[in-house]
Amino acid sequence: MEIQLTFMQQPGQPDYEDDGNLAVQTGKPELKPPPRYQVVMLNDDYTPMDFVVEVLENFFMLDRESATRIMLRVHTEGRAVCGVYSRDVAETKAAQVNEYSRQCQHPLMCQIERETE
Ligand code: TYC
Repeated sequence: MEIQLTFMQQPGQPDYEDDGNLAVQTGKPELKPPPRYQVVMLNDDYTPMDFVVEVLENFFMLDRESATRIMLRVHTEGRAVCGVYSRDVAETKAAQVNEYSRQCQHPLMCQIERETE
């Protein structure tokens, strides 16, 4: 049996690997970053503003000022982005907010949206 060392060049050996007569084509590497997802909060007519601010502080790690600003944007514009995450994290946060709100008997809802590249 013959073992060929391709990682330590021998003197007088060609400086390429045998491709076995296959056509070898170099393609550009597929290294797109994974898509990001927005957690979007939706307005409704019933959830108390204080509750929305508390949710934004606790689930999205926002300070009182930022949480109040986002709550007011949802209230006046109908929706606002609370944060942008990987798909897993965005799905989990939206589900946690929706479940917590349901337990507290408020209709507050979040949904996730894939960011446009
Ligand atoms: N519109 C609600 C109210 O007037 C407040 C509210 C804000 C509800 C943001 C939901 O995502 C929301 N009490």
